[in-house]
Amino acid sequence: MKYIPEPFRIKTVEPIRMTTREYRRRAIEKASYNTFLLRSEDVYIDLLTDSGTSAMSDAQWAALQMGDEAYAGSKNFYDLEETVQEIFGYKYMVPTHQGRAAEHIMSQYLIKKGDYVPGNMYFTTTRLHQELAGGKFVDVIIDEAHDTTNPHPFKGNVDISKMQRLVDEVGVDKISYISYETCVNMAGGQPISMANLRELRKFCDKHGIKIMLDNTRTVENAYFIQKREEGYANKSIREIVKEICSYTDGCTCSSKKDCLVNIGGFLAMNDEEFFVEAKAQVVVYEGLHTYGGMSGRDMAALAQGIRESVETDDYIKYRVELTNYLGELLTEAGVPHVVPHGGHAIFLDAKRFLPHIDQDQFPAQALAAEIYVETGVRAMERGNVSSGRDPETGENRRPKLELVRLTIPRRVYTQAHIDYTAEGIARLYQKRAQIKGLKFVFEPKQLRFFQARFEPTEPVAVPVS
Ligand code: P61
Repeated sequence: MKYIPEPFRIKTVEPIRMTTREYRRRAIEKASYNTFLLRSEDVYIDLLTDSGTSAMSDAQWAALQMGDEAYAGSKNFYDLEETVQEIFGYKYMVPTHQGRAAEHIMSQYLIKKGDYVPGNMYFTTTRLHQELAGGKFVDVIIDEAHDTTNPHPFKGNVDISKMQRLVDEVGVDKISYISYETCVNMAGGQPISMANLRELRKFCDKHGIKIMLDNTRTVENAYFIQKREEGYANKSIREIVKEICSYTDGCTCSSKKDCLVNIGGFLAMNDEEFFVEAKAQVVVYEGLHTYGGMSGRDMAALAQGIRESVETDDYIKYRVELTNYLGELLTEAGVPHVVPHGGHAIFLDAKRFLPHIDQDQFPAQALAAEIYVETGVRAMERGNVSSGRDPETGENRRPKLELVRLTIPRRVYTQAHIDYTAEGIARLYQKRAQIKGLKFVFEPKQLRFFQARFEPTEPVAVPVS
């Protein structure tokens, strides 16, 4: 079997519209070559992100009707709190409107000015909140993660010797915590292994360092552990998720991914003092500590989504294997991309796709724009634009990974949509030499990729068509 048939049937459909190449050429020019600035209506297949783009189940839609919209003490909050405690095992939970709000509150509490925050690769919002709190991010992921062709099965792992080096250089008092992400997004959705997390726990216990989990894609990570790691083939996804969380001191979570909802997040921890302070902060920035920026119905759908994500192993198997199917098609077509295939997305390697474009002319940004023009599929740049400028030198960071992310929303697209996408990208690969680099015409200071505007470095003499 080439892919895993969907463990659901379709009850409601949302029409999508195919446009002409000429229409899309004008649309991308209007959007200044930034796929974030396209109108969703002009997109045929939207692979910009898996964040908040999932299809909810009938049980989740039913749960929305059970929203208790009380300002204080909504019954949906208590249900959500119990669900987080039961599935992830943390003692305390504070709801937030999405993941970055949880990152903000946690960073302000745990980071002192001048601290270092090691992590298994940066994430844009996570690192920004660390920096805004006065911290400096230090990458301690294994070297293999920076190599798009390396077949390591757990490229999200932390290199413990890099942690040791940091402890030796700056001392444990200067380390706020380690930020540990499952299915590392910027590395290509690459999982961590339980063995690595156990070893890290031992190391951190020895030095008195906290492990704070980015829990956004732990269910997907659990699937890779079940499939690839010795001793886990007969454990359920639910058991594996709980075991991962058990080695950590708390987590931030964007519920818009694994938890199968369109909005939401939370912060969870075992430390009571941290909980008391997080509740004090959530009322300043988000809302009361029993809704944190979500409505009662949002919390109802979220609790149901968390339960569904681990209820059976069928859902996650289908989800990750559909992503893998796209990767397999691109492998057959010889299109360079990150291997092994990640859980939520396939990441094209723009350095190898467009070797004629220098990294400061943003090859991944240019490739995402041309994929849209060729196919109507929307993807996202994950390279030099996303990485931003080094706050000390002001230079572009020029990360090793210059990628375009084709992100698969959950329970939304069928195999035919995936076939269409792969065929279009394979076609574009054949005419890649015609693609030109880009330069900024507007560059925001923070998280510049969201709103930046570009134009081609030279006129598109031969339109790519
Ligand atoms: C995404 F272009 N991710 O992947 P929030 N941690 C992790 C995430 O993946 C994540 C957040 C924290 C998004 C949305 C997004 O540069 C970007 O609920 C591992 O989005 O606040 C979000 O959670 C933050 C896209 C975020 C971006 C930042 O598409």
